[in-house]
Amino acid sequence: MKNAQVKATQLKDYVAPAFLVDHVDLAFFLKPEATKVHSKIKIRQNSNSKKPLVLDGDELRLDSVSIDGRVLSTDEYLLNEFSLTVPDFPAEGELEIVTFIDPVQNTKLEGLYLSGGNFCTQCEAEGFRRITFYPDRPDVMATYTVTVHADKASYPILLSNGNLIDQGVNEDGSHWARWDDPFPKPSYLFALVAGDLACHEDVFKTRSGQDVTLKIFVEHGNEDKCAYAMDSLIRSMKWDEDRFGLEYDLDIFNIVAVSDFNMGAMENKSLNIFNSKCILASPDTATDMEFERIEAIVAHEYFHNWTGNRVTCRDWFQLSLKEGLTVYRDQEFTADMRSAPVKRIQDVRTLRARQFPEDSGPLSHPIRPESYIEINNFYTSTVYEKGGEVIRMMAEILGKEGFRKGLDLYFKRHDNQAVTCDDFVAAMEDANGVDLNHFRLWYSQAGTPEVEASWSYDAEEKSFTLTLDQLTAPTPGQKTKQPLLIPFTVGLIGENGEELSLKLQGESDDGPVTSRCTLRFDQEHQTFKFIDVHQRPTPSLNRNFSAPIKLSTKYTTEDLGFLMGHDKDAFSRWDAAQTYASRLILKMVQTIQEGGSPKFDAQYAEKVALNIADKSLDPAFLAQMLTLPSVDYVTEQMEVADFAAVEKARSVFKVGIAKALFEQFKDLYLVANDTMPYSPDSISAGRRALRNAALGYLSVIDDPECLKLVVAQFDTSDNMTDRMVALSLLADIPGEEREKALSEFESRYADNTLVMDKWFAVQATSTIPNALDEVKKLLSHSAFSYKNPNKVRALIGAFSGANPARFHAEDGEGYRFLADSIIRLNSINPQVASKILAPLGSWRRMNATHQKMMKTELQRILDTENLSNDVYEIASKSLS
Ligand code: B3K
Ligand code: ZN
Repeated sequence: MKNAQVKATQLKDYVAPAFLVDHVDLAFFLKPEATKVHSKIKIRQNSNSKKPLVLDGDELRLDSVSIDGRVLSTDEYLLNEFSLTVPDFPAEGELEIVTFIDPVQNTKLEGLYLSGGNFCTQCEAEGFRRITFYPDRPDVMATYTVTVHADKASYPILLSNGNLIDQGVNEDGSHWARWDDPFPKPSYLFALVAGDLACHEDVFKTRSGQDVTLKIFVEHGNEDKCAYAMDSLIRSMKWDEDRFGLEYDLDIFNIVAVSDFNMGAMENKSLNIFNSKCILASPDTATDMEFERIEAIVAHEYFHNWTGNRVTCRDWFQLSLKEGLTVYRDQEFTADMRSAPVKRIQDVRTLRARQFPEDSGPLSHPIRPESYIEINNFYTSTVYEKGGEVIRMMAEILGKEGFRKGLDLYFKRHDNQAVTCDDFVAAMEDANGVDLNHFRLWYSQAGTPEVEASWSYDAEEKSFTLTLDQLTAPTPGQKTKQPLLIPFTVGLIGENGEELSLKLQGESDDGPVTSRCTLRFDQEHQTFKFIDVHQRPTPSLNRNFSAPIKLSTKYTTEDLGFLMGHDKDAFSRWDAAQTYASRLILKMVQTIQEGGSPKFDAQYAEKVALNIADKSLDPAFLAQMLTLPSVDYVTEQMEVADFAAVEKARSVFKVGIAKALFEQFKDLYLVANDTMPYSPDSISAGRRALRNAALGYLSVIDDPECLKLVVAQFDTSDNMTDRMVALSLLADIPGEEREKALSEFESRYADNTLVMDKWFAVQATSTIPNALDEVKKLLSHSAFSYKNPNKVRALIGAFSGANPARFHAEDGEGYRFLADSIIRLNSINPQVASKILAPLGSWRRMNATHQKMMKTELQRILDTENLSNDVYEIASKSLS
């Protein structure tokens, strides 16, 4: 059992660095097993406090330390497992350190490591200390010059941040390249790549006329899969100029795609490193959703150049300063490139699926956490997605122009600085002359506010009164909660679906008449009265999901059906359908639990039919309307989770709709059948999504003709989107067709490692009863490797995170399997291990038998020898 003295870092203990670094000069002599790193850093005292100089280090072999050219004897410094201390460092001086590292042994994929034989780095959050001794914290910003030496034949491409300023050949035939980054940066943005890579090149002219060379480097053979990422990059650069006036600031922007990467991508200054999954795409290998994701991630990393790199975080507690803001920016970009309502729906779906459970579980934390054991555990949905929602709420409160003014002031004040979330809010306040003090609570208070809305209409007075109550449940470490400032957007809908104009009692008459307004809801209990309401309206609430809350209402099913057919706010219209469907599914769950057989309520199908008949609807939106709430989302609403019953009820519900609207789905599928060649644009993707949603319904009807349609789509489609949809539908239908499709797919894509990940995932998420046995068999498939994070996520992560009914199987095998996997991964790659642990932490929501089994597995993980901080932190918090 890991000793309990693991130290947590606390926000309240923050102190400014004792020493600052002005310039870093690094020389790398790259060898797979013993890379020499020669570092010269110009250091000066930050104040005359006379503190020792402490440098971070991890798994480094120290060769020598010198100050201003004088080699130190071993008694002049102190070396321990994670630091190098120089007690008497002068007020100013050059520190020279030589270390050796072993990139081959680096399976943690943090620091300098090898992927596909090429050298690459990942330094955020604390990976730089695995390269050389350094004050590895984001508030130490310096300019860097980096010289990379390597064998020319094996590593013809040598890259680092900034501009290439010189290159040459050494006497031993190796070659070198020198890069210089003129912008001061924290060490986490350092990057280096050396390898044999192919390049896809383009150019972008900034609006001030500067040409920027754009290069995407990939493993040979993948050159033909870079065009979409490049196009996304160019559109992002243009968009950031148009929307926020932000231009790129160097003459070169490089992206490198690697196969072994702990997350999606990394925004290193001018040298973004990507998981190849988030760059490579062709119609034959990537789905529409993957094209969209590539576009969003390329944009996200590019946007970090300003929000993250030019202005960075003072400390890691401020992570949401750059991540929440950049998520908001990439969401807005996608909304502009594609359908804004559909993007909003997708984002809320993700928020509800990942962030809400996190916020109500044992790992709940505010978007600005107060303590951590391992910072890598805090790259969470809360910091990212809820962080993005908090920025969005500020934009909603200040308006588009007000938000832009605030952002301009933020850059003006803080360019080249490492700052805090508070600095960001202060810039918003000062630029707009408003007080956001109450709003700041969103940064420090964890948990999802639960809002209850009730209303009444006074026909005589012609008034409509809306009453809102908010409550945030206690979360670990935060027993009492305060009411938050919630921007709550509403509309009132007349009986024919028209938007009624809104007039709040007590508000002056001279404002513009609007049909939607954002209420300032900042107390526990609050009442808003609308006057001159000439008919009984149906309220449309939290429109466009104006705040990240859980809303409960006294809507009748008639109200929900009405909103499903009439709400002009696309998000709320979709949400009404989700609420309606969830309610009905939950009712069926109750019947199942009582031993009865659930009955399908045909009224819902009628409302769906109205939507299908409405030709004014965008196909991409209609596809969303047809997508039922997930098993997870419905189960979230139960006191005691019963995934099996929810899966069963949802499936009966789906079959019910499919049968009731059989003709409509057939029409949608056949009439919309596209004969145009594949294009990944959002209109075509929307059409495909709709057609595939229809096929999804047809596939659940036990009818050989329908099965034939699915098989035919699998056999004949010219693109991965349609092929993959067909494969995942077949994967849920036991039988010959299933086996044939899986094996054909496997032989067709055996050489494409990214596509094989989809093949793993489709089996891991299949609803067939023996899915876990199949997953276990696949662990020995030649394409699977515990060392590759994509593979682990595709097989183990997908099973435990996206196949709830199988993961929570009665016999507890799902839990044992996940714990075994985590224990194994702990010693290979702790970050990946801890990332897939969360599902075991949901035991409080289960019945007593499951609780016991889950806790046993968590304890078994905690009893593992040499448990990493990453896994220890998540497992111990999950159990407590
Ligand atoms: N900033 C990186 C994530 C780093 C994760 C470190 N464990 C990618 C991004 O958010 O853009
Ligand atoms: Zn980011």
